[in-house]
Amino acid sequence: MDKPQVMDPDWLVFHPSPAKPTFKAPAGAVDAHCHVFGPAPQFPYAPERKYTPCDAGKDQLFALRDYLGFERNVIVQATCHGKDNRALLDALRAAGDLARGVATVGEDISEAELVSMHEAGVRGVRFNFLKRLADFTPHEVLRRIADKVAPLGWHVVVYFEAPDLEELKPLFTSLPTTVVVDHMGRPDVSLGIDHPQFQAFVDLLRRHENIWSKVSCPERLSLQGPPYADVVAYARTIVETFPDRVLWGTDWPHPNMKTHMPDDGLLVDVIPKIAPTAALQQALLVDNPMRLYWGS
Ligand code: 0GY
Repeated sequence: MDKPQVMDPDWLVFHPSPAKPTFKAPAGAVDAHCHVFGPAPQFPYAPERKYTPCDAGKDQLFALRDYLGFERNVIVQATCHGKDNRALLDALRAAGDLARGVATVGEDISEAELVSMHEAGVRGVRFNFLKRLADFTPHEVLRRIADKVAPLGWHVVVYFEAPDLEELKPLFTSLPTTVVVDHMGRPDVSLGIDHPQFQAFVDLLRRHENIWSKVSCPERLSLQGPPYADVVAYARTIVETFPDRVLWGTDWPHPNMKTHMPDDGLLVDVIPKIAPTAALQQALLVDNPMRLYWGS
């Protein structure tokens, strides 16, 4: 029997009334990293999950999108739903052209299932390397999954922590697709941008033009807390060095935050600090995600 579908006792629920951002996103802006959780009675959490979140459904996500001044979402399958993508697909179908998705699949996924997901708006698969979130999958299995989705023009999203980059690099650089790294590869921001750890990530992007980065989640990386000043130099470096390979997202509803729950409005107000010109903001929020997810 699965454990009850009741949120973990230490779970922090998303902000109930975020501030209205001061920063006005350009027309057509995309929140390119967010999730839907459940609702559990309709879309139960996976038995193999490592956490049970609060429900955070598509209607709440779409309301937040509008409130923050964004037009589109890229919804990323969260590990609490495992390989059961029903909540994601339901949200994508409801959003129509206003959302695209990143799914989690096994190597047993059929061509017909992939085509059906593509029709719903899925454009990528996610590989998660954080031990606290997902069980280990052999790299040859992941490579076979990438080979399977490549003909659809999909990409691979990878989530890992900076100390693991060295070990994972051979896999990432052998994938036949575009590879999108979540949250800048989670640098340790106490080390400084000149530290070999962050420079190894910059070097990865410099050497491999198919590798992109999300400059998201200052709230996860920051040691100082809001307004996340200690993360700005990292994200700004990536945005300014690789302006046509960066994406931004809220990460709503912010799974597994332990220190605090971010105010989504304040997260939006970090954008002009990491992308200080209108041209960089247009690339980050509109042109790049539209190219990768909407093919335009
Ligand atoms: C994120 C970060 C986290 C969780 C997940 O799929 C997930 O469960 O990605 C995390 O706990 O760091 O990007 O949402």
